[in-house]
Amino acid sequence: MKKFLAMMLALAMVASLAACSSSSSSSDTTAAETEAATEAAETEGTDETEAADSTTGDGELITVGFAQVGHESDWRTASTQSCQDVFCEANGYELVFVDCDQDSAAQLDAVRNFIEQDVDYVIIDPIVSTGWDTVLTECEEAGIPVIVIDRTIDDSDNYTAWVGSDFTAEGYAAGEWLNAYAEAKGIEISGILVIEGTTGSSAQLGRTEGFQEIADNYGWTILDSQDGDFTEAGGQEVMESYCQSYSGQFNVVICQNDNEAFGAMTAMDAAGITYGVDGDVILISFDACTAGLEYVQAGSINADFECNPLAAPFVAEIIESLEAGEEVESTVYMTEHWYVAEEDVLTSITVNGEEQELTYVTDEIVEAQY
Ligand code: GZL
Repeated sequence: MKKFLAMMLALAMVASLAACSSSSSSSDTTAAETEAATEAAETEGTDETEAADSTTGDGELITVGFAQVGHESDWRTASTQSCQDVFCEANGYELVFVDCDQDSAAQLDAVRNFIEQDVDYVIIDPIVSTGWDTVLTECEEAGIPVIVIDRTIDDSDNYTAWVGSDFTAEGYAAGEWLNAYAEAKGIEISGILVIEGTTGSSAQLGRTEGFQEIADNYGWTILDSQDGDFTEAGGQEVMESYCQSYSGQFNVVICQNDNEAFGAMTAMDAAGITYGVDGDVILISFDACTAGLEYVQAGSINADFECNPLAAPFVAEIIESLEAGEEVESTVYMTEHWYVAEEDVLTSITVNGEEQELTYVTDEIVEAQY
C-alpha cells in the first residue's frame, strides 16, 4: 500500500516538477532517471521484488526524496547521475528527484513536498547555506531523517549526516599551488581576478575564504571577485567585463568551477589574451570534471582542484546503517586530487604545514574521471 501510495504521490510530484525547474530539464532528468533505473535493473538482472527484498527485507522500496541544486554544471550532472545510479529500484530504492534550478525557495518547497509524500529519507544539496532551520525541524517532526550532501547548511545542525568536500581546503591548496608555481616559473604575480561561484553557497564561501587567506599571506592583489554562478555563461560574462576593465593589469584568473573556466577561456580568446602553460595568464579552476581535465592536459588550464561529486554510494551506506539501527558518522569527507598540467615543475605543495601531492593529468586519468 505504501509503495502504491508513494508511486501515486511521486507521479503527482513529477507533475509539479515544472514548478521547480524548466520543463526541458525536469523531463530530461526524468528520462535520465528512468534510463538509469532501467539500465541498473538490466545490469543487476534483478526484478523489483527481489531487489526490494535486498534492501528492506519486506518487499518495500525505500523512498528517497532528493532536492538537487540544479543542472548548472558538469559537476552537477555527475552528482545527479551518481544519485540516480545508486537510488534505483534495482537497489531497492524509489528516488523522487527534484531539480530545483538554483532556486532556493523552490528547494524548500521540494523538501516540504517530500514530507507530504512521507518519504523514508530526504537528501538535500543546499543551494545556499542559510534558511534551513525551519524546514529541517519540520522533517524532524515528521520523523524523516535528512542527509545533506556536497554543500553545507550553516544555520542548523538538525540533520543526520553530511557527505562532501572541504571547500576552504580547496581554496588553500589553490593559493599555495599558485605561490609555489609562480616561484618555480619565475613569474611575478601582478594582479588576480576571481570568478566566484553562486553567492552564499558554501562552495563559494569556502573557496573564496581559503584562497583569500593565502593571498593575504603573500600580499597578492585581488583586483576583483564577481559571481559567475558556477555556469559557463556566467564565467564568460564576468571575464568579458574583466577584459574590458583590467586589461594589462592581471596575470592570474581563478574560476571557482570548470564551467566558469570554459566561459572565461572563450572571453579571453575573444580579447586576444593568452592563458595556460604557454600563455600570459595563469588559469586555475575547481571541480576537475572530465572536460576540465582535458583542458588541463591541453595546457589551457594550469591547475584544477578536484571536488568529488560522487557522494551517493556513501549516502546509501548511511541509509543502510540507519535501516539496520546502527550509529552513523555525522561527517564524511570525499577524497580529492589536485591536478596539474606540467609534470616537471611541481610534484607536491605544502598546505598548512602538510605536504599534499599534485597529480599530473594523463590519458588514463581523463578516461577514468567523472
Ligand atoms: C561544489 C559544488 C559546486 C561545484 C560546481 O561541491 O556544489 O556546485 O563546484 C557546482 O560545479 O555548480
